[in-house]
Amino acid sequence: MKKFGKILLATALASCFGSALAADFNPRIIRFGYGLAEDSNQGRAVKAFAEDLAKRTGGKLRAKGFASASLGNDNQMQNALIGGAQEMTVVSTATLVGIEDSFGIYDLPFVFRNEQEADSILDGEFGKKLAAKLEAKGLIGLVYWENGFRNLTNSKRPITKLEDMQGVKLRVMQNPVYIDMFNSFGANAIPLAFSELFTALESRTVDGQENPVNTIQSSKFYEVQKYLSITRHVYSPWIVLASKKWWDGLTAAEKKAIQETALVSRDFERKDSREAGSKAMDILKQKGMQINVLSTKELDRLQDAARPAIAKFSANGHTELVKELQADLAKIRK
Ligand code: TK8
Repeated sequence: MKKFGKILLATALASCFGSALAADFNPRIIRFGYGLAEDSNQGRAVKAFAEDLAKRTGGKLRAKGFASASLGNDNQMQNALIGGAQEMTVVSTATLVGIEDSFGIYDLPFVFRNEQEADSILDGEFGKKLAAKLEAKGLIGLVYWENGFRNLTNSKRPITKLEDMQGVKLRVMQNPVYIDMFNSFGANAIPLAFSELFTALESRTVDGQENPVNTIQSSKFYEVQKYLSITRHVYSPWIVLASKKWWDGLTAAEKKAIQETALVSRDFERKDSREAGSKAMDILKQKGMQINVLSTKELDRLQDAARPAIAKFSANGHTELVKELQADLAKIRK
């Protein structure tokens, strides 16, 4: 009798919970596009996002991942979200500067010393304030994922010092801070969408590129690049975005579920990316890449050479923003 009572209670609770789900969540398919391969840290995190969201909403909200820029490159997907033709994406913050130029702040070289500093700035007031600026532009910035510290690869020569970059045709993201920075290093910076990068490297339209080791591995750049130089010149965030047009039509419960899932996906993604990073280095070695680490002295020289790029960004209406970030970093560091 007692046992039967428990079962009844459990059934009542389950159906109550079930009906609450039915009322709060509408069946929706979320097209979640991204630029990297399905078998990458980005792809794994999109999958984790989809799984968590399905669980949280009783299978009502279904995120469908579209890998390898099959829905478009970062900029195209941002515009698709703004227009309401796509629901979600994850892109490099660097590719958002055409929509909100303050995002260039994260592209300044040698801003963060380690991942923990990046986490506390991105997840704290500074990062939230910046993400909130996107709403007026038609985008909802949900969370930051880790793309990671960027390093250089090329097919010409090992880059061990500033002078080695002279004349190297280097693909950069479509972002003025990157263009200025690499030109100030003496390279020939060529802005190009990531989706066109492998072919550009293969055909030698460009000599090199810069990305975190996870991406160099998952995009198989080792097939077309010989040299990897560890510079960690910029910590590159990814940002998970939703279309505001679409978001505004969601119920409060749906928004809450997506926000909660976004946080879960962020923690999953950062942990996974950090673990994958050292494995990626081993794989790149096995694949025959020649790897060198730049000395602190050479990194200081790079930082010096990049000062005009930083000054230019500040002068373009961002003096306060740069000061704010420096003050927040100073707080973290003491
Ligand atoms: C993927 C890009 C990539 C970025 C780049 O779509 O373009 O180099 O690092 O992660 O956003």
